[in-house]
Amino acid sequence: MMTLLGRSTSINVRKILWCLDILECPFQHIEQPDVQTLATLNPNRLVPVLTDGDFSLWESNAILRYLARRFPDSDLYPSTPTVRSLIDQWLDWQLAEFNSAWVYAFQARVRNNPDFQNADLIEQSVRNWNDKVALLNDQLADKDFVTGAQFRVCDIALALSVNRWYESIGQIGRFAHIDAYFRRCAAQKGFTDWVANGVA
Ligand SMILES: N[C@@H](CCC(=O)N[C@@H](CS)C(=O)NCC(=O)O)C(=O)O
Repeated sequence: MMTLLGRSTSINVRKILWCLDILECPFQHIEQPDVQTLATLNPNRLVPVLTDGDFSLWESNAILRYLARRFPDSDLYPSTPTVRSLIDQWLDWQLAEFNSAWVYAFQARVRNNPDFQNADLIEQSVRNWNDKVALLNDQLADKDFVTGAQFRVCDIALALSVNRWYESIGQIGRFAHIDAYFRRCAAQKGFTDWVANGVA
């Protein structure tokens, strides 16, 4: 039986909860792992961590890839090199570019973190964040999902990122293709539990 460590309010943990739900994969969930257990499993002391027997893995998008490989019939991560590489491209972009764009504004606006209150940096982060959503909107102009006609594992990470934008600084009506994409993602099992559940 797999075990997932990490609180279900975390966007990165929700990626895994949603993926496990789509895959209908039974698992145990430890919301609040003890500090020592977490440090043993992940030197960064961050969640999510997934264990599968003696194997353990951290980094949310690496866990998504692992689960999608474990359940090849799901078609979340086809082995065709071109298809798989595009999925990888968007998973990497989500963590390296999209995620980095929102960090400052999210800490300021949603977390009300006193260490993130520089007005210029907030404005810059809001602009970058909106630019990333605009880029994704353009990508979706002629496709149902980010790599084509099918929902893939990268759409798990991206739909959660779009939800964070809606819940923080975004609004329905600003980007038509994003709105349509989000509605299409809603057809996936578990969407209202793990994605559009009112949590940024
Ligand atoms: N790049 C990592 C980031 C992990 C991360 O920042 N996790 C946050 C929650 S989203 C965390 O563990 N924060 C400390 C805590 O929740 O105690 C990933 O994608 O898994």
